[in-house]
Amino acid sequence: MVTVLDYGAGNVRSVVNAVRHLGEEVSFVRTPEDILMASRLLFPGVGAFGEMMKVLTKRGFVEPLREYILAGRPFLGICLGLQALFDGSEEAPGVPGLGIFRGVVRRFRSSLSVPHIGWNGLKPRKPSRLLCGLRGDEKFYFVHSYHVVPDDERIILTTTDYGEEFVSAVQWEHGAAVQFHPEKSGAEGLSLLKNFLSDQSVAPVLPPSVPIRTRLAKRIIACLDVRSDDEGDLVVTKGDQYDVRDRERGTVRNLGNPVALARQYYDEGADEITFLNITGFRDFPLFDMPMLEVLRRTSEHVFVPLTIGGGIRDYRDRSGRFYSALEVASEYFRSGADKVSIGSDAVSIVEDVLRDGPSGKSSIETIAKVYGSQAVVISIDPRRVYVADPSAVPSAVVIPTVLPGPHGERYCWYQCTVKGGREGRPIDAVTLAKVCESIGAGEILLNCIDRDGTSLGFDLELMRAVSEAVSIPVIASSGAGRVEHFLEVFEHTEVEAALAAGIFHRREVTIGEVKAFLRGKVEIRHERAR
Ligand code: 1PR
Repeated sequence: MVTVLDYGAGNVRSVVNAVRHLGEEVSFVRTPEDILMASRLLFPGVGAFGEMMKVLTKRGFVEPLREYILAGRPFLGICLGLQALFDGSEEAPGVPGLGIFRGVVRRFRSSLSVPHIGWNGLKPRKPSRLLCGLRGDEKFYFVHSYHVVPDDERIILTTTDYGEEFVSAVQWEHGAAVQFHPEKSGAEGLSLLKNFLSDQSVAPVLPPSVPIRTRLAKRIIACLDVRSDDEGDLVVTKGDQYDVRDRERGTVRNLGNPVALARQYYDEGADEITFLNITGFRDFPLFDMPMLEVLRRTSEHVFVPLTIGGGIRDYRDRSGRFYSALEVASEYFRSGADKVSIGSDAVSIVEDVLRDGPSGKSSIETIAKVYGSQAVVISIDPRRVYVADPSAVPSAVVIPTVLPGPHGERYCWYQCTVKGGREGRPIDAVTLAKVCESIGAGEILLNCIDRDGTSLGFDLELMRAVSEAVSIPVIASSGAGRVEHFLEVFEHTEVEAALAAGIFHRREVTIGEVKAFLRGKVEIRHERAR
């Protein structure tokens, strides 16, 4: 039996699913006494440091946690469950941590994108039974903007490189805490978790090879656009330039079952899975329970990050009851999502911010405050608009293009749309991304309506313009048709991930083939065969 400390701020479902997948029973901490009664305690910290400490204090968990950990009893902290052990964090100045170890939690001072999102390696400093069975070159999933800086170097178990060398795991007696997410790190993460759950008397080991330097991998993401088909079943569909109806039959294209396809892509080595509920702008997702069920069932078997988008906004139902975007997002997190993606609402928010300044009340701000910036992805659906003269649209970021327009225009801008591309708005993609970053978004999913479903390759000019304008990670999306397109977008732009849908669904190219092609050319994650 493993006791999980869930303080209600995010996706503990995936940790619980991973533990159950490994054949262990789970109980939850309900009262402060449950902490002291635990035989093994798992603390998956999610969200933001200040909120976490507030809840731990309010529920009377601080003292029992200190007592349990200081007694050297079996403990595994994950992410904020590591950061909580220190004196305090730059994320919440003045808010004390658990103070088990002297030291602080500092924001990355790197010129690289922050948050540090994605798959990176470990450099063990000392033997540990947590590392049993690892080769040493595995990558684990990280998502954080802050890292711990312990005063006492003896507790450091591993470090990782990201602009600077930071502490990615600490260990003491029967306790350990890791900055990465083993429950989201595929087969390797599960094996590390299994080592924690297994016999405490196993001898500590060092993996056979220890990397000199670790590198963040470029991510390959499989995207599943989901909606009801004409029979009312939830299916994975795929559009051409956002038109998901079959040209001849007029029916919604059905490319498969969302849960089965997500599992297949996980097995094939996808680094992340994204579900987009593409009719979310008109159907309220909390009534759309099948989507939540898709997420719940997927997270039982898929141990890489899951993003869900569609319909994340404030909503009032027919009876007049108000649901905040935060409530909608919370339901998605509880059902197994690690990140939520906001599309149409982000455009309205940016229009408001440009007019009146930040309100602090938007979906982006409220969700980032509770769950952390890394949990908030902005999905942009832009369309290219050609102009002959860059001064023609003074309010937009206009860029020169090597692909002239129908009348020989040499400039273009990227107009944001809402409601699945149905409505254009007077705001450009670069400005949208920058404003969203400034109010707390953690990542940009950059689609391109012109390229969607065309297999012509990513729109490199769009990807470059946005990825150079923001410091948060950008995911390139729309247009992948061949393995070479992935190399091209990684070599010619600053994007950190590439997402594709059609080529994977139609089995024209598999994720394994993309990774095999990129091997040796681009840093990527290679999972050991399962
Ligand atoms: O506006 O917050 O409710 O979110 C709706 C979400 O649904 C947005 O993220 C929006 O991008 C998405 N969406 C809405 N309508 C469609 C549609 O296709 N009719 N899908 C749609 C957008 C875009 C991609 C696609 C890539 C890769 N899908 O993510 O998967 O373009 O495709 P490819 O590799 O086949 O070229 P809200």
